[in-house]
Parts: sequence; structure tokens; C-alpha cells
Amino acid sequence: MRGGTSKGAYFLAGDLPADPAARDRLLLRIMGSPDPRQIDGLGGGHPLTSKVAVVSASDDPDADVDYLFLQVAVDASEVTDRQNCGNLLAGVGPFAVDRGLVPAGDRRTSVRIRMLNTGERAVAAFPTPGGRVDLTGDTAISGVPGTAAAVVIEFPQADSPLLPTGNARDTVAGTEVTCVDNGMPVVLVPAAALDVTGYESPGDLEADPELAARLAEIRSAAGRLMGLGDVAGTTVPKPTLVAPPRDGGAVTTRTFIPVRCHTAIGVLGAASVAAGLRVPGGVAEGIAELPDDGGRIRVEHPTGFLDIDVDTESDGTAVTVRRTAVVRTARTIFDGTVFPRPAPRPRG
Ligand code: NQM
Repeated sequence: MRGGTSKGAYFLAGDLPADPAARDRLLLRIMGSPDPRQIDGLGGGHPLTSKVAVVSASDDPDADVDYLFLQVAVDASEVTDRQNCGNLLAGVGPFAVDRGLVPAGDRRTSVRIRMLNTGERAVAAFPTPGGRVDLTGDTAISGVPGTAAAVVIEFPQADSPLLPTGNARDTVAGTEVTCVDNGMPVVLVPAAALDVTGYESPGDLEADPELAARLAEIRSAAGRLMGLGDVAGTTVPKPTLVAPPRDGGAVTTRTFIPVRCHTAIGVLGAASVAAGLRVPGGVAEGIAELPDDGGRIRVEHPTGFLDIDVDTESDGTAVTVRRTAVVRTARTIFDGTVFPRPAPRPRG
């Protein structure tokens, strides 16, 4: 399925090995990793198209289904559950209804989702006319051609603190940043502090080895400060360059996930950016232009924008996020049987 601006393989948990190591080995063979082109598997040769959603009925009375997100590395034998994905999340509700895990309503269906990577919750609502999922519609989102049905995703208040370091600003690797987590650990870095404008294309930014080295240093130091430990080989936190808006939004962003530059921005990444703009004394002050009417924040990115509704409460220093919501679209591209690349034969 395409979920938002990402694409992944969605599985029922019961169809995969229960042992995580065996499951990950199988997923690498299914996606065609490690290989920069993933030529022998389903992956598309980019982290945004090398994703897996594992869905099951939930035993939690407050959730209908459990969703585990797995990022399958493209050119390494790595599968990680250390981050969530708000884009693939858009397909979870429709998949759960299609597979009979959740009964469909007559017109629309809301699915309560427990996100196993973080323990956080989401509720996704989408059309089910006549009791069947119908993902056709006229909602467009930046970074995806054409239109589809809106999948409205609400995130209730998270239990974890918005500022994992306890500070509005930290100096890491000689650079002032704001570390923020509203569903995705993100490090806000003023683009100008890294001698770029923040309006460059992802390709141009990826081709800059000095920038890559600075970002790696910042990420590693910020990861420790955020309590994430040694983040080498993991995909979080995500450094996000921020610059003044150019197209009527609140801010321009370039997000690294964490080496490749995102062609758009992750949903939860954008939720963290949007909340981070509201942190008094944060690095986005003087860069971002916040709307007067509170609520909706338009986060500009390389292929357009992502609107995030974020209700925050501030007592002057601490900011609490009360609610976050976003509109995405999703589409089932194919439903069938995958034939994984055979496992390597043991030697000798
Ligand atoms: O932040 C990419 C994506 C993501 C994650 C990434 C995401 C999110 O665009 O919620 O969706 O940050 O690796 O799918």
C-alpha cells in the first residue's frame, strides 16, 4: 500500500514468524535488502519505499488493532523498530478492515490504533460506503500525484515530554538546536547555522559531504542528550533544517532520515516540527512565522507542504501538546502472495 508519501508491505502479524530475528531475516529477503536497488524484492531502493507495517487485532480494550512499523534498510542487513511511521499509519485502518480485523461502518469507519513502536495511540477515520473500504476520493496531498480518499488521523495527547532534554535550546557539536518529540524524535537545526539556505533540493543537500558530517555529529550528540543512547545505525533522531517560509506556510524544512534527505517530510516528523515551532525560546523563533489563529501549522517541504493541527498549551517555558491531527491519503496497490528471495544456503 501507499500510505501518505511512503510505500510499504502490510502484513497480518500471524502471517510472519513470531520470532523477531526470523521475521527480520524474512523481511530482508522479501524487500530485496541489502542492495541499493532492491532489485530482487518489493523495496523501491529508498528508505521511503522500504517499509513494513505489521498489523494484528489488539488485546488492549482501548484499541482495535496493534501496528508495528519496521524500517527495512536498503543497502544493509538491518531492520529496525526504533522509529514509528505516520505515513504508513494511514493505510493501517483500511488494511485492518479489508482483512476483517475491524467491522466496517455503513459510511465511515474509525479504527483505534495502538502504535507498538512508541506505545502511543491514533484514531484513523476513512470512508467505507456500503460497508466496504473505498479509498477513491478527491483529496490531494503534496508529494503524491492525483487524489484519493482522506484518511483523517487524530493523535491524542502523548504521555512523553515534548522536550526530551528538558531544554528549549541545547548546544550540540557547536550548534544551537531544539530537540523535540511529538511522536518522532527530531532535532531542529537552523539551516543558516550549517551554511545552507534550507531551500536546496534533497539531491543537492545529499551531495554535500561537509553537511553530512556536521549532521552526523549533531545527530549523535543530540541523540545522547535526548536519552536515545548511541544512535549510530538507528534512524532516530531525525535532523530537520528549518528556514523562513517561502510559500505562505509557517516554516520551510529539509529532513534527514537520517542520511538520505526526505523528499517531503514524515507525518510524525512534521508533528514534532510543528510543536517545536511553538516552544518559547526554541531555535525556530525568528525563523518561523506562526499563524495568529493557533491551530493549523503549514510545514513546507521539498515537494509542497504538510498541514498539521496541533493544540499546545504553554506556561511560558514548558509546552504541552493537547492534540495533534493530520489528513493523509492511502491506496491499496496490490494484494497477493510475495515470493521471498531464497535464504542463502549454509556453507560447507
Ligand atoms: O515521521 C520517514 C515517512 C517517514 C516517517 C522517516 C513518518 C513520520 O515519511 O511519521 O512518516 O522519517 O523516516 O514515511
